[in-house]
Amino acid sequence: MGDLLSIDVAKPVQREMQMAQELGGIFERKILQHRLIVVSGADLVREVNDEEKWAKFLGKPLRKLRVIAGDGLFTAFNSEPNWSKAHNILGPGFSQAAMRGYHDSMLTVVDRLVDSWDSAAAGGEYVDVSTSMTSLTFDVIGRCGFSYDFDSFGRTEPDPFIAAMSRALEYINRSSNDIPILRALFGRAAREQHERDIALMQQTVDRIVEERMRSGEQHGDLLDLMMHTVDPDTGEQLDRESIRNQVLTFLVAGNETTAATLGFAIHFLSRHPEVVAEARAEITEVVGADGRIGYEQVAKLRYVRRVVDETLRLWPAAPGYFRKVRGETTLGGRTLPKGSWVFVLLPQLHRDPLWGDDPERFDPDRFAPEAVRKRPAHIFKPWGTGIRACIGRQFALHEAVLTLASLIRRYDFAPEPGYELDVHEAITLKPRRLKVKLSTL
Ligand code: MNH
Repeated sequence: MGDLLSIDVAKPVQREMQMAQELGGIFERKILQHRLIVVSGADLVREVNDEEKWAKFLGKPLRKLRVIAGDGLFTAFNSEPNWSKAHNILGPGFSQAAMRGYHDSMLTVVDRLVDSWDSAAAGGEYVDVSTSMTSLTFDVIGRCGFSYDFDSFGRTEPDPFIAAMSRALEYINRSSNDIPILRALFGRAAREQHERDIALMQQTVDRIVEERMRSGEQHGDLLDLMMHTVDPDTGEQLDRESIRNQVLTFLVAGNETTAATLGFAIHFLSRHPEVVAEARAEITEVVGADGRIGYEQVAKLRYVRRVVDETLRLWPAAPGYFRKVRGETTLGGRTLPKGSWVFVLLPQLHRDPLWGDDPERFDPDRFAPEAVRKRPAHIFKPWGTGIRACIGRQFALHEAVLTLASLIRRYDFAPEPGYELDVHEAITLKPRRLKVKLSTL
């Protein structure tokens, strides 16, 4: 039986964090026939991040996403040729410089969020943070990715594409926990819905791409880049199916993670008025009390950025990544044959003793330059590691800093009385039932 009785189906990551505290920086779980090596000790993580001996492994949660994203960047096997093609072609679209081109689109969406929160603040209502942040991140990637307006703040029912995607992700997530024979017998309706959802997503993207081809218009978005750039290594362009897979990848990989990070950040802000005060002072100094936040100013909001980093330390929205050995090796005193793989448990790495004796404390000053210089870099890995690390990092950071700065300069956030942070686990971590009350300054 292994430790079957101890699996917490709903919160495996948080269960593994407890186990790591009891068992140490490397341990093995046996769940029926499955084995899982969980690594979170700083020195061990440094070893598995060594790209000479180890590489990205497509763990089960990622393999399951291939029904949506195929060989898109995030879910491609290391050997698939479309990975390096797409990596080369899309690199420039995610550079720091490219953010200048997305800045206005991001601001337009942030303004919609502020309008919606202004009404809530005026009515004295609590806002549902996750819902708002999901609307924000979908609208941002829709516009910056392919100039599509999901208009999430202007409607009460989500866009059909978003509804299909949420249902599909839920189906994929649920299917890991249930018993195959029961699913085969009773799961037909859900399976058919799942197939329709995936078809709708693919058709929607294909329609956007076709429309773009017909019109020949240039929008300065990621879709332009995918349609018009040639991979310098192969001299080839991305084919239609690969473009579709990349678009779906941005929606899958970029959305929940960024929304959850913003949600966790607002949770911490609602508990730390002193952090809000310091951030607000910075924003006033860099931007002024009102007026538009410019592209160049975002990089100057160093303290707001530290709030984001400290949030990603405590609750990294992508809670880990898988690594596999290229050839036989040893790790933590055990021999691992070629093909073995491990899971790096980020929330525990981010609480390693190297972070000091009070790792649970939310303190953005941990990311002040002096503090960063004093500790090793490999104990903070919210974006993954090596060549397969997050390509959307600058994008997510620009969006998160811009959004938080816009909210902090305008509102105070009060927590809901009695609320304790409830970290929901799907493929990502996100705050559940998080509500805050806003007062406009
Ligand atoms: Mn993102 C890979 C975390 C935002 C697109 N992302 C990864 C990985 C982590 C990660 C961790 C590595 C996974 C692995 O090794 O298996 N990503 C995040 C976090 C945020 C995030 C914490 C927000 C906060 N990511 C985004 C955004 C986009 C994006 C926004 C796109 C718009 N991420 C990707 C893609 C990959 C990736 C694409 C795969 C890159 C590759 O393998 O080449």
